Amino acid sequence: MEQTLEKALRIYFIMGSQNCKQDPVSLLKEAAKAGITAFQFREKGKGALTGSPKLELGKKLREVCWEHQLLFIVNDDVELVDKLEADGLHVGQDDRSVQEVRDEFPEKIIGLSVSNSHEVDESPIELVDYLGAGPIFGTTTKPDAKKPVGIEWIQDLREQFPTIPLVGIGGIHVDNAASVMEAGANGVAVISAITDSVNVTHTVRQL
Ligand code: 3NM
Repeated sequence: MEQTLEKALRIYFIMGSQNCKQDPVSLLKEAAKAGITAFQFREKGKGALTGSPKLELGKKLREVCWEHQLLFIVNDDVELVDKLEADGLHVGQDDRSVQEVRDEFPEKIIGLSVSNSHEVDESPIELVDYLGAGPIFGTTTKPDAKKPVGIEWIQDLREQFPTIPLVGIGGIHVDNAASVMEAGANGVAVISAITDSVNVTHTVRQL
């Protein structure tokens, strides 16, 4: 990656086949052409693929990211990091510990989700490359999402960590994305804003 991580995380599209009404590969191609800057393969939850179909889909999505020089991050699944030659790994609070993944992948980009100060206090922030803060707004995409924390959480994190790359996640759409950036985020991470869009090109450009 030639550009800085802050810049690469600006429009961070996350999805797995379970989020898509259409073919995930075509959707990613369309979003990539329209200007997303990073992608996270998050094959997780109800209806998600496992085993070799998951790996095969991951390979196709990985190809698209290579073609468009997009950052390619995998969610949680450490097994896929090397198999898909991912640029990095994103972990939540209930996934593998940051220390473990940092030991296993010293050179990869590691992202961590944080929803409150307690999680921040309990996490080795110095070992991660970026933070995902959320859910900022209400979301129905992740059934076990915590309560929305609002853009104040971005402001708090930015104050506490002035230089760490930071993305907001959860319920972010075209009409509220600017408020997340104005609060101090480097980027917006979205699922349904793009997977549910009737005009992906237009939505990505507006984001
Ligand atoms: N993580 P949408 S919220 C995957 O708060 C995910 O950590 C969240 O989907 C968190 O953009 C979320 O459709 C779902 O709201 C984001």
